[in-house]
Amino acid sequence: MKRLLITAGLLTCLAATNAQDIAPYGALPTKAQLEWQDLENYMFIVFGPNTFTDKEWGDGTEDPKVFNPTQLDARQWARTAKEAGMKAIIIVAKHHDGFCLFPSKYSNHTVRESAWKNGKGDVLREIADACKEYGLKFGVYLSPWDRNSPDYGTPYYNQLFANMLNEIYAGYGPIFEQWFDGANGEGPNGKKQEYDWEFFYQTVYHNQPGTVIFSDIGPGCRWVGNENGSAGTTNWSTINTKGFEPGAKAPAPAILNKGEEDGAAWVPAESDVSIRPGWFYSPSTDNSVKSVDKLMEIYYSSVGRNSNLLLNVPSDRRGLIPAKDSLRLMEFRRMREQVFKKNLALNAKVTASHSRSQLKPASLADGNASTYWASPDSVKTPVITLNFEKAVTFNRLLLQEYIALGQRVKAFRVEVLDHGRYKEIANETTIGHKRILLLPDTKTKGLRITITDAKACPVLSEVQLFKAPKS
Ligand code: FUL
Ligand code: CA
Repeated sequence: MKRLLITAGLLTCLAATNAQDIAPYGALPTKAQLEWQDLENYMFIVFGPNTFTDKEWGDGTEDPKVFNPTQLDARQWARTAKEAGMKAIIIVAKHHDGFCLFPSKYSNHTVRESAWKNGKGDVLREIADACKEYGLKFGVYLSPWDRNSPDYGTPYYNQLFANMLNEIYAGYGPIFEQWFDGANGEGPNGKKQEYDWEFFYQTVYHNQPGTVIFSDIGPGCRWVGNENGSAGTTNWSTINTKGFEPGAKAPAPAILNKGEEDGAAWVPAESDVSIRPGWFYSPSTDNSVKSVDKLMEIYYSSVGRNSNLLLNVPSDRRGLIPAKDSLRLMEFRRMREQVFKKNLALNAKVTASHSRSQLKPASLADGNASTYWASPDSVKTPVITLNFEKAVTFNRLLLQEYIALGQRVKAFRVEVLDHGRYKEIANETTIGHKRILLLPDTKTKGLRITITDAKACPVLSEVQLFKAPKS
C-alpha cells in the first residue's frame, strides 16, 4: 500500500513536471519586465518651464520664475490616470532645458528657484505621493541632455547626472520605469556630452534592481521608433543591442519598430505618443486633442501589437490636466470597456491538433492569461480550433503568448467556417504578449488558428473574440 502511494505520488509529480517542462526559447523577460508588460497602458506627464513659455525645447536660459502653476494638483493627475484605466504615471523630472521639477542639490535651476510655492514646492514628491495614494506605479523621465548645466559637455557631468539619479532613487520610493531620452545636443558651453550609459544604468540598478530602464535600446524596454504610437505588425520583443547606444548610435527606427527575430536581448517595445500634437501643453492645441477613434487606433497599433502604450497627457499652466483631455481619456476608457466587454471565445469548445500532456486546449479560452497551452516539442505548427454551438459574430481576435517562456510564434493563419468550408480571414506574423487583429464583422460556428511558423513549440495563453460596436 505504501509503495503504491509512493508510486502514485511520483506519477502525479511527474505529470506536473511534464506540464511545466517546456524549454524556454531565446532571450527571456525578467520578472520585472513581465510585470511591466502587464501594465500595458500608462500615462506620461510632460511638464516644465516650456509649458509656460510655449516651447517644445527650452534652451536652458529661461528664468526659473516662469514656472508658476497656480493650482497644481498632482492628485488630480493621479485620479485622472486611475479613472482612465491606466496603471502608472511617468513624470518629467527634468527636460532638455535642465529645469528640475524637484529641488535637486546638483542644480540651481529648479523648482526651488521658481516662483511656485515660494520655492518650497516639489512636483516629484507630490506626484510620487499621489501615485501611492491611487495605487499607481510611479516612473521618472530624466533627460541626460541638459542645456542649462555648466558641467554639461565635461566628464564630470556624467557623475552629476548619476548624483541626480541617486537623489531621486533615494528619495521618492519605488520607481517602476526609468525613462532615458536619447536626445543629445549641445550644452551652454557649445559642447555635446559623451554619455556614460553603462554608468547611468548601473546607478539605477544599484538603487532599484527591479526598475525597467527605457531608452532607444533598453536594457529594460525600447523606443518603438516613432512618436505616433505605432509598433510594427511584426514585432519581436528581442533585439541586438551589442555595439549600439541610445541616440545617434541606436539601430534604425525601422528596426526598433519591429524588433529582431532571435535578437540576443529581451527589450520589448514601448510606444510613446502625446494626446495633443506637442509634448508640452500649449493653448494653441486646445482644439486638437486626439479623438477617441484615433486613440483606439493607437491602442490597437501599440498594445494590440505587442507594445506598451505610454500616452502623454500634459499638465496645463494651472498644473491640472485640462477638462478636454481628461474627458477624452474617459471616453477612450469607455470605448475599450465596450469593445472588450464580452469575450465570445469563453463559450467555445477548444481542441488542438496536438497537445502536450496535461495541458488542456481549454486553457486557451478561459479568460486567464496565466493559464496556457502548448504543443509537444516536435510540433511547431499546431492547429487550434474553436467550435461554437450557436454562431458568434466577432470583429476582434485577441491572442496572447505565454512570454515567460520566450517569444516563439513567427506566423499564423486564421480561418472561419463558412458554409461547411474554412475560409482564410487573416495571415499574420508575431504575437508576443498581446496581438489584436481588427477584422470585419464575421459570423461563424468555427474558428481555426494555424501556427504556420514558430521558433519552438508554441505556448499560448489566450484566444479571445470580441464584437466591437461601430465607433
Ligand atoms: C523626445 C524629446 O525630444 C521630446 O521633447 C519629448 O521629451 C519626447 C518624449 O522625447 O525625444
Ligand atoms: Ca488562459
